[in-house]
Amino acid sequence: MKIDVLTLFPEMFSGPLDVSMVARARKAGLLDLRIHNLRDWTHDRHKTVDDRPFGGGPGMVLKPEPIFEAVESLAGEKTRVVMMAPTGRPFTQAIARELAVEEHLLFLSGSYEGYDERVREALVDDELSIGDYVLTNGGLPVMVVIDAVTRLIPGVLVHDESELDESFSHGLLEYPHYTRPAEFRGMKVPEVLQSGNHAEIAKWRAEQAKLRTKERRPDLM
Ligand code: JF5
Repeated sequence: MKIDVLTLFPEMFSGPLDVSMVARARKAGLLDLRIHNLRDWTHDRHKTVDDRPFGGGPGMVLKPEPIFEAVESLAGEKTRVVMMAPTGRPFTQAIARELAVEEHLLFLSGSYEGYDERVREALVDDELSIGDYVLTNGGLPVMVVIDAVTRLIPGVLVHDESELDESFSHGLLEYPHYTRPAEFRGMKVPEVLQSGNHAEIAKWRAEQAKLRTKERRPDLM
């Protein structure tokens, strides 16, 4: 998969995408990730990317010209252009699965008061939000989506790592996990998990997952 990112803060992207599974996917040639500075598509001395809103009011709006030129130079026939903003539809695991089968993604990471509406109308295929809060810019949301999508690219997940996904696709929260020691600072691992009775273990885990989901995320039930 190829992923391009258009941002005003390319420095943000070194770190999170250079470690762990995303780094592995890049080194294995399964993910070709490129970060671009939106200012590279300006033509004036000051590399202007924003301007005052028509109609007045506080804040600034990203000018359409650099974004149009950047998208026109980076996107092809098969590109899905994704914009991150609090006004987008909520990003979910189902959307991550959908994006993971695309050939080419192009992310727009906004900032200030947001984008000129004509960018949405003419360029954007998908507008996504990672939650109901406002961030200073779309860099972190873009990295969240890239992380969630990358682990779903065929060949990236090794078998051991795929288990967590299974349970998410069942629509419930994960059951509690334990490892050794069986007793730690007076806190004991539930007896059933040490019983070797796999039917009982599966039953306990299913109950715990349901209980947890009911308590913490009734909206999922
Ligand atoms: C952004 C205008 C983009 O704040 C966000 C965001 C929150 N949830 N999902 C995305 O993105 C940055 C802020 C203002 C456009």
